[in-house]
This record gives sequence, C-alpha cells and structure tokens, in this order.
Amino acid sequence: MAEPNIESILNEKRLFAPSPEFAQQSRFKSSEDYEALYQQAAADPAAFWAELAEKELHWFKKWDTVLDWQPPFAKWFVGGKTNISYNCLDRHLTTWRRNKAALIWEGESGESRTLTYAQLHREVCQIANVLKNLGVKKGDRVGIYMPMVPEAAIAMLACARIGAPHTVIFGGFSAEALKDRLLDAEAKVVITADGGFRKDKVVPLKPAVDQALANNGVPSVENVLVVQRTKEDVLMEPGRDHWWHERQAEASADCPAEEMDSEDMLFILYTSGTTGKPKGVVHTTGGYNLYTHITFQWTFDIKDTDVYWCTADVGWITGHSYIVYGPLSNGATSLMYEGVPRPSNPGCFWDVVQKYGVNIFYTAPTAIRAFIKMGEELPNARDLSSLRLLGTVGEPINPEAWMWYHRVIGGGRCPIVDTWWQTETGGFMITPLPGAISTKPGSATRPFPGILADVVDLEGNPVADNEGGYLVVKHPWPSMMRTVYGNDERYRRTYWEHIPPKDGQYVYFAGDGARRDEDGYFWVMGRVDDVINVSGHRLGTMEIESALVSHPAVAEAAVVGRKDDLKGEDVFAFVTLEGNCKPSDELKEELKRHVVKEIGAIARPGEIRFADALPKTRSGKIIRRFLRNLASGEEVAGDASTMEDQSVLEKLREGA
Ligand code: 7RM
Repeated sequence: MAEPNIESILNEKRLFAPSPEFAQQSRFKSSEDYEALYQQAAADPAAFWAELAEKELHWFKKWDTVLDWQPPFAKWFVGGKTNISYNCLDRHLTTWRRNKAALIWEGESGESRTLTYAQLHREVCQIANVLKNLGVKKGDRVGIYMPMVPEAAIAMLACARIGAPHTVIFGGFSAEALKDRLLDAEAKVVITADGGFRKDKVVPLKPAVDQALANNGVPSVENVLVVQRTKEDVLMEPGRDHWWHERQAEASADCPAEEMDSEDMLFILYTSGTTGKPKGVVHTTGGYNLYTHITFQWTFDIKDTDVYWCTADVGWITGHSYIVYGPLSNGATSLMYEGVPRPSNPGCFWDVVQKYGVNIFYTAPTAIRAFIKMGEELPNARDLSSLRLLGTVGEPINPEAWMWYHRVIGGGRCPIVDTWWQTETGGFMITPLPGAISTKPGSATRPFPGILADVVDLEGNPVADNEGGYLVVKHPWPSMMRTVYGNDERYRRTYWEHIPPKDGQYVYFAGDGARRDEDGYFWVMGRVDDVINVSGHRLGTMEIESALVSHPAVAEAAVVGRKDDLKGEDVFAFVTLEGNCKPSDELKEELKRHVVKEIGAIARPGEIRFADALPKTRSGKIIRRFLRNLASGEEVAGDASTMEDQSVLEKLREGA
C-alpha cells in the first residue's frame, strides 16, 4: 500500500463563500443549515434515509425494514417494492412535467433531438417490449455497448422497467474487453449501434460486438439489438441481429413497470481494481434510486427551469447516476452531448452551453486542464452567462485548474461542487452543498449528510487533523455497492478487510489517501493501491500488465502511473522481453497497439521502457515504488537493501 502524499496541497488556504444571491435561492443557505442536517442524519442514518425515501420516491409497497446490516452486506428498504424507471418517467406524466424536456441531445455533427418525459416514456416502453419479445425476463442481464445517443439512456431505462439488470460497457472498450465483461455477466442480449461518431471519425461498434461473439465466444448471448446511427454497412446475422428501429416500430407502447424488490439488482458496472480482472460492481434498486435522487437534487440545487449538463459518458458511473437516473428521477432536464472537443471544433462545449443556455455544468479536471491549454479566447467568445453552478469529478483538481474554472467559465460568480465518489459508492460522498458550504480550491469539502466519512491509519485509528491517512466510511449508505458480481469474497476482501473491523464495526475502505483539515474539509489525494487515473478514467495497472504479457515478445511487465500535466497520470510500462526478442521503437509501437486491442485506447501506454530485469524483493515481488520514482525521473526513494539484485536499478536508470 502506498503512502498518501500530502505535500502538494497543504498550503492551500483560499476560501470562496457562495454569493448571497446564490445562497438565498438555494435549499441549504448556510453552514448552520448543513451542520444541523449533518448532525441529525449522523445521529440516526436509517431514520434520515427512511424519511427521504417516503417523501421523494414512489413505492408500490412500502418497506418493512429500513436497513438490514450484516457486515459487510447491506440491504436497504427490505420488503419495499418500487421501480426506478417508474420513478424516472411515469410519475412525472401526471404533472406539468409531462411535456418538459427530459433529455436534450446534441450530436457531434450538429444534429439535435429533444425528448419530453412523455416521449421518453413512450420509447422506453416500446424498447422494454422489444426486449421482452426477444425473450428477456426479469433477472436476465443485458449488455449495452453504445455511443452517446439517447438510445443508450432509453436502453438502460427499458432494462430497469422490466427488471433486467443492465451492464453498460463503455464504447471505447475493445472487442476483447467487451467479451470479458459479457462473459462475466452472462448477458443474454447485447444492445449496440452500427457505430458512433468520435472526433469526426466513425467508431465501429457492431463489428466489435461481432468479434466478441465470434465462434460462440459468449455462449449466453442470444440476440443483438442494433441502433442505426452511422449508417455504415454492418453485418446482420439472421436470427441473432435485429434493427432497433424495425423492432421498435412493431412494439406496443404499453408496458407497465415491473414491481421490483428494493434489493433486486439494477445493474452491474465493471471497474478496475488492484488485481487483473475488472470487478462487476453490483447496484440494487431502491437504495440507489434514493441516493442518486437526493444527492443530485441537493448538490446541484436543481431548479425546475434548469438545463443541466454532465459531460461524462453513460458508460461510466457518472453517466449512470448523473446523466440518467438522478436527473430523471427529479424530473430535471438532462443534456447529453455526443461530441468531445476536437481540432475541428475546440470550442464545442461552450457552443453547447450557449445554444441551450446551460445552467449547471459538470465535468472532469482533465477536461478543464485541456481547456486551459486551448486558451481563454474560446470560452470568452461565447455567452456563458446562463451558468450558475459548476461541478467536477473523477480525480483531484489542482488549485490552478480550479481557479481558472471559477474565473473563466464561472465568471467568478458560480460555486464549484468538487464531488468525491466512486463506482462503488453509487453517488456523491464528499461534496459541498453549494449554498451552504464555502469552497476551497482542491478540496471536495464536507461529507454529504448521512455519510460518516473519516481519515484513519491502517489500524483504523483516526489520524490527527492535516495528517495523511486512508479515506473510509463508517456506516452503510443506501447506494453502496452490494457485492462484486458472483464474488462475495472479493467484495469482502477488497473493501472491508483492509482496515480490520474493531468491536464488530466494519469500515469501508475506498482505496484513496486523504487528509482532513482543521475546518473538517476533506482533501482527497488519489489512489493508494495499484489503480491509476488517466484523464479521469480508472485503470488497473495489473490489467495493463496482463495485456502486455499476452504479447508473445513480452516476458514480464510492470505498469505504474507517471504524473502528467494534462491527463493527471499517464501509463508508464516497464517491459522485459523474451530471450530472442530485440528492443526497438517498432516493437514499442506494436506493444502500444496491442494494449489498445486488448483493452481500448484509454489504456494506451504513454511510454514503454525496455529493461533487462525489474527491481524485485528477495521474495520476488516487483517494487513498484522504485518504478514510480524512475518513471517520473525522481531519485529512487527509500531502502533498496531488500532488493535481490542491486545492479537492476542502475541499469533501469541508464535505460532512460
Ligand atoms: C466518479 C468516479 C473513483 C476514483 C476515486 C478517486 C477518484 C473521483 C474525485 C476523485 C479526488 C474527486 N468513479 N476521484 N472523484 N479524486 N477528487 N472529486 O470517478 O470509480 O471511476 O473512480 O476516482 O481516486 O477512488 S470511478
């Protein structure tokens, strides 16, 4: 386990209070409001959540027990019956929101579409019936491998409607990565598109699905539903492949939402961990619905007139919780953008803000750093005066980027909500309530009400203010992951046993280092395990190592993160070659392409360094700490005497 490094942000002292105008119109207006709410929730979390569940969600049947906690397994709203698709759609149809924009979609090439709640409901019902017609039953898993088009959200809601857990696989993942995930989830149907548009090029999605399914590669998959997006020629296998639009046209729009148990599985989402295989993070229905609903409502202080835009992809948890479920459960207008800033249109984000009068804008620090590099002229040339609140997610934000975001995009008037959370937590865990909490650049500020966050040492003892430690959560919360799909033991080991339970009190170990300052503000410092964060994308170093080693030329590989001004971290790989293979620049390129093929472009190593040997302990463990030092060109820190072969470090340095 790496030690958290706190040097970088110890000296940040700036404090930004929300303007009186902002505070006055928001749900929580002062730090006293927050403190009172936090204390009330902490005194009895279950009662706090039960009251909100009753008030904020529709239940076909009320629960019998709020929380059943058999550490580390939690059940929320046990015995309750609900449906998140009903909460996101049907319940708005009897109100004026029926004809409010639910989704606004802007395509990369300038086309656009708006779906009102009534229209979205109709399409979701049709696709839910299409799935039923394809034999999908409650409990069957459905893979979704899609570009950023409304059909991605429609597919998710259709699955939720009939009780078929979805597993969305980011469209940037390769055929190999797709196959691994479909196999693990034993998906029965895959929903995809012919392709997607990204940076003015076509991303071939259907061909990747064909490749994953070739030679009965995923035996559980019976049918593939294909959205027509790019109109490229694709292969349609008779009996297996079906066009979405053809099937939709035949389907009835009458499909009542299935009454789901609160604890029925809603989705699996794969995320990288310390060991090789990505973990299927399991989320269930009632608790996830409540928590994403309330965190969205309070953190973004959403108003019915707001246009809200989250720039994430629906393939990540941020897209699940804060493009689809949280916003729609609140009856908000959620904007979905297919494009990314690209040479042909570097100002596209600000065009979208201007075109739709976006009020709330939520993005990642890596994007902000890219905007800084592109210059202030781009945003300055657009009217961004509609913005009233900004947010960030995905990695620690460096104070300079925060200041730029605040000044140039927010015009100095918009609070910034820096939201710390994870795939595993389902929703925001540490974040300001923007009318109540003054912000500090680089700090996610205070825990959300009901979240008992702390910073502890490896024995579980709280550390003093401003000391580095490990970020933990000391009480279950409604949207916590329930398990690793098919692997309860891995769930227990990864999250609940790093810090040994004391007197039966279990603590959730997030895998992040953090410090809490004298005002109770949390400063998250990044991963302390073998997970790296490249442009806000979470990657396991072991995953990339396995990909490298699967190439015939590679004997051994060790991957570390190297600090990168733009991406946060970059993939740096040390590779030893099989006996008769010679190092060359061509081989480096080939290995990079190989990683892209095995995982996807997000995992492409920024640098590969060939080595004769890797630094190892006498028991044969690779000493990553040294490799991290070498990758960033630092002196090797710490004791090298445990190393088996002292000359290895010398050689690695020379190789630079
Ligand atoms: C939502 C998401 C989770 C990891 C997490 C952290 C890092 C996320 C912040 C952050 C500092 C933040 N889910 N992280 N948000 N670090 N400040 N506001 O990103 O599962 O893909 O990644 O991301 O290391 O453990 S994720």
